[in-house]
Amino acid sequence: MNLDLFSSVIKDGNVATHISDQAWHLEGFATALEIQLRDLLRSIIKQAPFRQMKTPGGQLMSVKMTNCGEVGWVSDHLGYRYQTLDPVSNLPWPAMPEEFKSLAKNAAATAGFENFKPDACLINLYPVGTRLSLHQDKDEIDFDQPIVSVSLGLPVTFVFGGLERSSPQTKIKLHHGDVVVWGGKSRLAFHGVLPLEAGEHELFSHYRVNLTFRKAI
Ligand code: MD3
Ligand code: FE
Repeated sequence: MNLDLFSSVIKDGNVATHISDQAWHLEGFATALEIQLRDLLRSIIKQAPFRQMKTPGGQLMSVKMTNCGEVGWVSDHLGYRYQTLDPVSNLPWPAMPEEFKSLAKNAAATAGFENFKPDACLINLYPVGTRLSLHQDKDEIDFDQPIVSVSLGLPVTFVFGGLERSSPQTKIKLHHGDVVVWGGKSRLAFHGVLPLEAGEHELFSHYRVNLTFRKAI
């Protein structure tokens, strides 16, 4: 498909906006699952509560995180990595619910990535005022695998750059239920989110929650 940047098409009955090379914004793709996703998240965080991780440099990250899946992303004084055990409980991360897997797989397929089988789901909790500074996701083994992101709760401004920190940036507003799929050249693009603005969401209260699905190992 040959499309101008930010033009929208209907893919499998969903509105898909092309945001960059092999990067698609699927508006409202997860909205029909919102109650299930919230309830499944509740049970995951009972087993593996949100926590603030430390960067390798010793800074406390403002975003709170947890994981489900075979492996989970962790950060501490030793660095960034994926591991099978939750360092807080020393137990395996909660299993990834089948509903999460099929959502991620369907979104990836809609964006042209067949056979996506995520083994990691990082769950980010943004209280009002928290941000995620510009970074690349490069702790995974195979960069040919896409990343699927699901936004829930309060909206946020997402900043998307290029392959260098100094590359030009574009901003996209991500709303509750939106899914973004990143692959190809966009897979290693710098990205971040601006500080969360105050608001109230009927299912997620004063928070934004983001799920990122990855094939990490
Ligand atoms: C672009 N999370 O957890 S999701 C992260 O909203 C992360 O919580 C953000 O960046 C969040 O690492 C952004 C959208 C996203 C995820 C992965 C990407 C955008 C991406 C990987 C490459 C390029
Ligand atoms: Fe990221």
